[in-house]
Amino acid sequence: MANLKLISLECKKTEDWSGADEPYLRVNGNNVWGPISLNNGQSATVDRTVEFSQTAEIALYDQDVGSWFDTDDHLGTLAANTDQVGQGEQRGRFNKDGADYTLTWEVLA
Ligand SMILES: [Ca+2]
Ligand SMILES: [Ca+2]
Repeated sequence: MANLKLISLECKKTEDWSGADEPYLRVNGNNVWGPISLNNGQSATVDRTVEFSQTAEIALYDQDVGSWFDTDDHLGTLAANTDQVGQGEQRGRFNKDGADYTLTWEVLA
């Protein structure tokens, strides 16, 4: 087992055409943070720690209306794993659907 510490999420470019996105993070299928409101050039402190074994799949979504004609957008998936214990802060990008987000995390024992 290891602990995934989600540190911050930076939004360079939103997915929504007008105004802010409502990003939220899921780890191995569970909602762990958000949705909050983020616009171009803004970043947010996440500060969530999630326990996992082997691999943690971190997915970013933008919440939309949520009905069949406007479901939430999947903006990408990153993987953290137990090999990252002691490696310091890691960074990854979510850039599906024209969005551009950077996540910073750290894996702790
Ligand atoms: Ca959207
Ligand atoms: Ca949205």
